[in-house]
Amino acid sequence: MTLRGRLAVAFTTILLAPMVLGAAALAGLSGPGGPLPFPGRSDDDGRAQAAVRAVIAARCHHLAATAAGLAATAAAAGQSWAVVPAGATGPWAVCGVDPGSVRGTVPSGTVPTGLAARAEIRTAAGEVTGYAYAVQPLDESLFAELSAAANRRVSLVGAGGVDPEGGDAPTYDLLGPDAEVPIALRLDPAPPVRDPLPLLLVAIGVAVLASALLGFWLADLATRPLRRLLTTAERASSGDLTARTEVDGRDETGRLGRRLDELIVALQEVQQLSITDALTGLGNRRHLIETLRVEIERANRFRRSLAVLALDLDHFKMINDRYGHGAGDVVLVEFASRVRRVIREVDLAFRPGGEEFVILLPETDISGSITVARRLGDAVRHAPFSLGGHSVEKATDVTVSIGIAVFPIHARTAAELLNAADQALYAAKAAGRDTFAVFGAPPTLRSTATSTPATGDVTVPL
Ligand code: GH3
Ligand code: MG
Ligand code: MG
Repeated sequence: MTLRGRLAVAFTTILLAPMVLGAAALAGLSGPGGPLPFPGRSDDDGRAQAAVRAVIAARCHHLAATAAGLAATAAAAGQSWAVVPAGATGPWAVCGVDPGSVRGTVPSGTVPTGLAARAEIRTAAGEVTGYAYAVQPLDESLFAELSAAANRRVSLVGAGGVDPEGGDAPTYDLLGPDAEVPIALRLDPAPPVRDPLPLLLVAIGVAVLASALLGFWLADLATRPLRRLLTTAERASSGDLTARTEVDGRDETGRLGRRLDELIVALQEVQQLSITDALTGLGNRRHLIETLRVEIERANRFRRSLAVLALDLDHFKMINDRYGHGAGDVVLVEFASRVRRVIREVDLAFRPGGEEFVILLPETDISGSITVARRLGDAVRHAPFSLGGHSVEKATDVTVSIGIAVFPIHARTAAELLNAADQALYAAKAAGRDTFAVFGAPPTLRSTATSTPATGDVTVPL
């Protein structure tokens, strides 16, 4: 597993617990169903009924006190009937009435309009003369109170015990047999307890996904500079020394990136040195072989010609012998610079060794290479070479012999092409030096080399 993968797993693991807990908490607190039910908090019918009974009982208690006060007042006034509120019409469900005493006075199935408490009106002698009633109408405010206490909707069942709303809701006769008119109440079913599992599972799934994504993102962020370092190192080791990390910053990866870039630059310099001739700055033999291979490939692909010129300074040993090796070196450097001045920018010059040079002329045929050979001969010939203070003579005349071979006319591989150019060079030497020869054609004599171009004498292949 990669470092990024390992970090992703680590980050995900670290994030997982808090994320899942957070998600579970959110799942519990949100949603239309309200908070998750905790054990012991779920409503049940018994609790709802008990709550309704408690409210009724409290009301009855209150009504009984009111009725007692009312009865005392009525007795004092000599009245035998009193009701609060005045004008309240029945039938009423009377709290705590002995069923035997009044049952039958109200038709069964009658729907009460109020909850009432009754108190006897007595004379001073204790004789019952009538009844005082305190009535609580069965109005919306009462049912709102009952519903709040029961934690579900409480409503009055219609006449004859028939639930006008139908449905499966159970009804309860809350005053029971004690009431002359029972109050039949309908309690809506308890709100369904939301099954928390699906929401919880979704929340946990989202949390796991979010942790994994966040984990991967963090791992990616943490390893990005490392991957850039690795990519650069891989590119450099596979030969692309233009690769740079471009990682900055003062941290370890920034410092590592800068060191890696420095190493690649140093490697580039070493590589450049390894393919450069230290004396002249031209490419060395290794560079020549590699470049020739690439240029042949390119020429082959685009069906172009490629000329190879092999150059060798004439009687160079004599220069060394007469003026010393240092003077010979100065001549070699001067020769290289004259070559550079003569050739085009796309042409490539090399010093494979000694006083031998090779020039590659891309997209150049025999005729073009003869023109260049002539220009090179002229450039060498036209002025003596400085000896750079290595001799009292200060300068000496130098000449060069040149062999020409052209891809694909004379050869198709690098080795064959170099060999053909060398053979042409030997032919030029054999013809008296200070001249050029095309492979397979008679060399051009020095006298003709400086005269008009003679393409006709060089186009005969072997
Ligand atoms: P030819 O016309 O047949 O080419 O004769 P030549 O003297 O140039 O050829 P030869 O191969 O006999 O001698 C080449 C000389 O080049 C011998 C060697 O001392 C000299 N030489 C090779 N490399 C260097 C170098 O780096 N510096 C100097 N100064 N001389 C070198
Ligand atoms: Mg030589
Ligand atoms: Mg020579």
